[in-house]
Amino acid sequence: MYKLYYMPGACSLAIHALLNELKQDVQIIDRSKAQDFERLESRGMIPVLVDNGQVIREGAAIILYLLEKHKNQMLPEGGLEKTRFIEWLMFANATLHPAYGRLFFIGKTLPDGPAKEQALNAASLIISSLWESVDKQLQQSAFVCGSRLTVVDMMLAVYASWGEYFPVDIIISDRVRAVIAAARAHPAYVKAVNDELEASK
Ligand SMILES: N[C@@H](CCC(=O)N[C@@H](CS)C(=O)NCC(=O)O)C(=O)O
Repeated sequence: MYKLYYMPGACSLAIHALLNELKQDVQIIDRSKAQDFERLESRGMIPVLVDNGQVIREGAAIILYLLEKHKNQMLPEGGLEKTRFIEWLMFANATLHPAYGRLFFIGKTLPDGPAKEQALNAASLIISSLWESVDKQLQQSAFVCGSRLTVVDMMLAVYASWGEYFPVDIIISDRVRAVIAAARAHPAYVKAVNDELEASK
């Protein structure tokens, strides 16, 4: 059985949903309740996956590891198709996620006032422009990586919820919102949300 260290609603949620989708047993461990966490991950970051004693960090690496290990229809076998999938996976993990990360950083470090408001708005403009690029992609395909819902759509669904914590106006088109809604309604995602809420009580 896998172990997944998580925080409710954090980026680990997409990995949890993926494990459910792949029908893998997983023990989820809330980082705030894990006494051994610092020993596993000195950076203090989730997600952390433990597979048979092997500790795997970094969301994109964990996702590729799981998709390569378990049969699925998300990861193309090779060639340009696989590269395109990885391109969007990395866009989510290494471009959109850190763009939202700026909101958390500003929220935590700047004192309330006009400078903070300005910084949050500037960060939001970048986030909105990234969602615009997702919209362009969705003009060509039903989901971000083609005709099927993949873990990338689930990642976007997780990140989109983070904007709600800040007094900012992030523009997400109806087309993108429809994909986010589909990802959030997907049974593997719903189960992950519910199991995390239950486990973190
Ligand atoms: N590049 C890392 C980033 C992970 C990351 O930023 N995780 C956040 C949660 S979404 C975290 O653990 N933050 C530390 C904290 O909030 O204390 C990855 O993709 O795994």
